[in-house]
Amino acid sequence: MSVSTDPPRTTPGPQKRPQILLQALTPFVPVIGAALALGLVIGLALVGIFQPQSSSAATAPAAGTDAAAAAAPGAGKTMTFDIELGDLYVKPSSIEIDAGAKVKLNVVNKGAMEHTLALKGEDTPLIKPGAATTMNWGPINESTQAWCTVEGHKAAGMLLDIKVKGAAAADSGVGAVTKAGPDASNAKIDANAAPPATWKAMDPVVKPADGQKVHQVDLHVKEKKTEVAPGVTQTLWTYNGTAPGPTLRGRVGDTFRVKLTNDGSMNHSIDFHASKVAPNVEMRTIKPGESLIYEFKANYAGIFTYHCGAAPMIHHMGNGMYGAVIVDPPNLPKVDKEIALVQSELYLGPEGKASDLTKMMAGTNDGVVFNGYYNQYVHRPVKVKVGDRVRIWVDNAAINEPLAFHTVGLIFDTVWKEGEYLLKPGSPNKGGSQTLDLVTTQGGFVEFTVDKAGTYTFVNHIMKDLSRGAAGLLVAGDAPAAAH
Ligand SMILES: [Cu+2]
Repeated sequence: MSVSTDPPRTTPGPQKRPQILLQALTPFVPVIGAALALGLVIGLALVGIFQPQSSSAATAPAAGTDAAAAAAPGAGKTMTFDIELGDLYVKPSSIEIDAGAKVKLNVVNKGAMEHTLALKGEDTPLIKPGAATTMNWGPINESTQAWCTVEGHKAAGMLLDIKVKGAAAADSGVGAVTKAGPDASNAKIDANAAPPATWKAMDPVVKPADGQKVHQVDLHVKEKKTEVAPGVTQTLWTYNGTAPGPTLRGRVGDTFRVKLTNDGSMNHSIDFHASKVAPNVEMRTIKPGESLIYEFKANYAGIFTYHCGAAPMIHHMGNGMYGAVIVDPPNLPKVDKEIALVQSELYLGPEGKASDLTKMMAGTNDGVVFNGYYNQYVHRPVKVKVGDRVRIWVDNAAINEPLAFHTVGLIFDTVWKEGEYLLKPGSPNKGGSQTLDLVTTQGGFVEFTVDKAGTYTFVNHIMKDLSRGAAGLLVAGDAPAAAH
């Protein structure tokens, strides 16, 4: 079992996009323009959705009345509030207190995940789902904030404003604390930029199954700064340092014995769609420093997604914790070139930080990509020979976006989707296939022969996705001028 290792991808300094991209996308230019315009309109329309929902500040707290006369109106007073935490909200989201008052909170966690409410982000114990606790703060003299310190939860909106009556709001002294919503500090993709000459694409070629009956696989969870588009890096959570993680391969009947080790700083897990196991056992969440063995027999053929299931799963999967397992069907024919493409999306957080959970929940991605990088194989085309028979394995590991896999200028004579051939060569009806459709976590493969020298663009033919990074080039014969 070969486990590919991480190509170095963090090289700064975007250059101008190669001309080849423009040529390759030429058939799509009018549509791309329309898609961009439409995207702008939709984007503007969505702005309203992101306005913080200011649930009304709780009023008339039950105030303790051991107040003594003092300069601050709240001095000696304890003000009590009931606070509900849920999956990615705090209710109410704002409270108002008298300056100098102590604050007592009765906090209940009604969500399905662990949460907490930490004044100024200070170390505070997590509250289990369904549990309640009491918190005592203060005296508090100036407006401040508290939030859930679980990764990504604050950005997703788990923030409590504590306002002192008559004082300036949110002068919390805790830096750039903001409400949920599009953050101007989030990284942006320059669709016209290209990676520097030293940048290496992820090798899409998959080797044949190695013939072993048992595949020992070591997967280490690593939180790693990774370039996802020219000049844009994010701290991804990964299996073995890359997103997607290594593409595993075997045959029907093989056993995969996977050792997962959590070298990260938060809880993680793994869920292989290629397996039938007890989810509460093999897919259990492990803490940093822990490891588990996940063993399964691959009794079914196909290309299957694997991903992290730690809460919130959307954030872990969307921030890099996904990959694919190929289980060959019996008698899979040999081909000249075999590659694997795993689709995912980019939901950019600030440069160098983790991806944005709020955008993931809203489904407003910044890019749709093959093998983790924006227009990866436009920048580094995949080469084939004229006359080659090519098989492309495709897995859609995106959290939200479907995939309409199409290759410009080619027709698939073979299509396998979700466990069965839809089409094989020599179809009595002379059938041909233009596009393989895969919703999230579906997979399959297509085959074709490349009869003429040329540059063929493979795409997600959902046009808004094609125009945002979901394209690559297959170059047959004399390669065009190198990208650099
Ligand atoms: Cu995880």
